[in-house]
Amino acid sequence: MSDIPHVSNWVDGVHTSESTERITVLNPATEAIIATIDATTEASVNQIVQKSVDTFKKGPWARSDASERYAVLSRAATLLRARIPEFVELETVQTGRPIREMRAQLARVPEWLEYFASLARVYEGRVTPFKGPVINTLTRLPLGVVAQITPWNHPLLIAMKKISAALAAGNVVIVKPSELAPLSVLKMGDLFKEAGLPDGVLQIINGYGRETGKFLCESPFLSKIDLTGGILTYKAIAPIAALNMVPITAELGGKAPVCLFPSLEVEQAVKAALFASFIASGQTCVTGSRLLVHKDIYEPFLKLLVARVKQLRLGDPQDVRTQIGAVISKAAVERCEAFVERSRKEGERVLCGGNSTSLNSKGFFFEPTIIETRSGTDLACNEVFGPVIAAIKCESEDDIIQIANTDTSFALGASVWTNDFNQAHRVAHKIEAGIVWVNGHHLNDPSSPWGGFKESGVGKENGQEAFESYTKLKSTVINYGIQPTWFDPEIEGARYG
Ligand code: TXE
Repeated sequence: MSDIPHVSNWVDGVHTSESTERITVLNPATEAIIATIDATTEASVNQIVQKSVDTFKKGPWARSDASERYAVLSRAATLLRARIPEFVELETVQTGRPIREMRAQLARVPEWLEYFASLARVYEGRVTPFKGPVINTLTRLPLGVVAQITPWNHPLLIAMKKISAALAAGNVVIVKPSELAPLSVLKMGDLFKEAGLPDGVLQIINGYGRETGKFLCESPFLSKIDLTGGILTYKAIAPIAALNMVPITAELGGKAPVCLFPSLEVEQAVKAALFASFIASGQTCVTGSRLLVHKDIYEPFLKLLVARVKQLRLGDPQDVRTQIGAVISKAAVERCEAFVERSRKEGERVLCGGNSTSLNSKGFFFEPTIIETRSGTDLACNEVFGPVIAAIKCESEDDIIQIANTDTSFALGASVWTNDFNQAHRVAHKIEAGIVWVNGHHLNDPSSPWGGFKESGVGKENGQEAFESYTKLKSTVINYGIQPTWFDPEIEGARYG
């Protein structure tokens, strides 16, 4: 046990452990313990929040010039870019995702820092067309101490999306990464310090969601909560946040439809489906988990898809040739198994995969799985968050749109694949989802707002919307000509409003 590194919380610019209770972090591909982290107690959480409030009120960050915030975030981007290989290694080990995915994903993470640094530097307030001899300025101020609850599937990307926006706007940030994959986020404390971020402006605390995460979200001293996680987590924290008048941004689950039309070459449709469905072993909020296939290409599509899925290389995430890595935990394997079992009971056809597997009898792996089903079934409607994908034969364009919009209460991502220009616009317009891709899937950019409708969440990550959501708008009304004559005797046409 002593060889296993302990990575303690990052508070006020140093690693510090106030609690003796530890949580083990596993490599999901080998089940080996790779580190321990703190299980932060309620008392510690409250202390950290209190210190953070002081830092916000008295420290330099909230009052810093935009140029200073730009400089710190830009330096952090440069430092991160230089250290990507180290983060790729860590991210692969703690998530079990293939190294080729982590290389591609992490190479872009510095762009979030650069984008929000730039936005902070160029962001301008407004002057409204206020009636009369009045100047009305609208300026944006930081909120205060913000809590960020982040998940395990893209640990660094999701945390950096949120951290970059919040810091750019001048807030003090307390991040609680997922207890399942916290290690890459924990490294960011040091990196930001080197970039010149004042101590205490970024606090990284660990613990179980139902304890540390809950204690944090219950604090009445927060100014915002930004969650990426499950709907149950949202429902656990939203009532108390509402009572505390703490606004929430929430990026929750999804059941993204992949709408495949006959103007596509079958081979192209299959490549689209593979890409949409199996990145991160299907463990992303926008996983293309419902293949809605037009009847005119359905049979050849399915035949080729199944052949290609059977060829996917599941294996050691560290091997550059591996295409499908582990899923995050034993519970994730069991969830996949339960979906497959229920589908089988319903008489749906498991066309490939369907089983858990392992490497040298270790690790949490699940075969990439395609199940032929129909609209309205458990698999068609509910999120698996794993590599178990529903294929549904659809009669027409209208049928595809109808199923896409009504089978689930999620509405985060959707993709429309067609070579028919008018159809692309028509269908994209009718699909109810926060993000619709045409002839693409998973495409993401720091400038492009990201967030769902319906039960997929509230608010947006990325873009000006995310930056603004980390600010409060102040309206200053400067009068240079209206006299306060309202209660003077016999004044005609006096203005009060
Ligand atoms: O998420 P959890 P899980 C969705 C997806 C998935 C489901 C469950 O639908 O099937 O969530 O995944 C913290 N108070 N997504 O169980 O538990 C927790 O410690 C405060 C979508 O892994 O919500 C972690 O830091 N915090 C998604 C974070 O919430 C609490 C990514 C997410 O964990 C808490 C991951 C509480 N009561 C899951 N309970 C996406 N949109 O990409 C938990 N947490």
